[in-house]
Amino acid sequence: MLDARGLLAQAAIAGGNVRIGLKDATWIARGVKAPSNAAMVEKACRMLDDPGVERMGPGAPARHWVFERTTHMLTLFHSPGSCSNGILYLLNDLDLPHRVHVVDILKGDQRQPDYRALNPKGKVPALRLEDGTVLTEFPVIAFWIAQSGAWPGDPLAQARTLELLDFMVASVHMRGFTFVKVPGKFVSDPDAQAALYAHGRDQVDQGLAILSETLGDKDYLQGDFTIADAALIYLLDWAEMDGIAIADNLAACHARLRARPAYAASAAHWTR
Ligand SMILES: N[C@@H](CCC(=O)N[C@@H](CS)C(=O)NCC(=O)O)C(=O)O
Repeated sequence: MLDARGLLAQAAIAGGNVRIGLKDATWIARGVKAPSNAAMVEKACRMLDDPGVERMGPGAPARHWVFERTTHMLTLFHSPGSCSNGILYLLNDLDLPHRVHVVDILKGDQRQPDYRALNPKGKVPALRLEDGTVLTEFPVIAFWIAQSGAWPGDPLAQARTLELLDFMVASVHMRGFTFVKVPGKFVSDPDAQAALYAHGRDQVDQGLAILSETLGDKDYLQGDFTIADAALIYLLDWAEMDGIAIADNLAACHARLRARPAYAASAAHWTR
């Protein structure tokens, strides 16, 4: 009869995924038979309680538990349809091997203690690097990813990329779309909500006009594809979703971004 304890730890340390249940082993401690699957799983959870090993939940109901080794792999904490779509897109565009951990913000996953322990800000995106370091804030994550490409060589172009990212995330998204999408999160009075929506809508319209002007007749915001376009794609998706008209050149750029392989590669996690 198999004592799984040593094997579990070794498999996880070696980078493997782990499954445990009575089907796999019988002994829970030296000379002690496991009384149930639940006891086995609980013991395995205690043994593998390590930031590099993530619980993936039960396989067949109450039969076994699957753990996934996450150290040495980029992990995107992502809510489909949110701004973290842009980071998902970038990871796929640059072919960076990664796994996606869904944090459903509409269900409130971002406020759960497990996620708060990882990102106290309770927002997506967050990117856990191979060594366990966690990065937050869209522009920063995009900048880190850009070291693998999509980053112009010229310092002024680099500054312009950051300028665009900051404008899109901090202004068009946070000061615009946030109030268009969820005014009720900030004020309860219907008139105040309408005023907040109008303010947000104005910010979005102004922002999209500036982005259209910046784009001009180029293929992407800066000519060649850069990390700035990863913010543009989620904003343009949101405009479409909220029935906000966009200029023809932005629509053409949106189509171009959707034609890149990264869009199809992101499909499984793009919408809820
Ligand atoms: N400043 C943050 C903004 C991120 C953000 O607002 N994320 C939204 C999704 S688009 C979120 O996590 N919302 C959940 C909440 O506010 O509870 C960044 O640049 O990453």
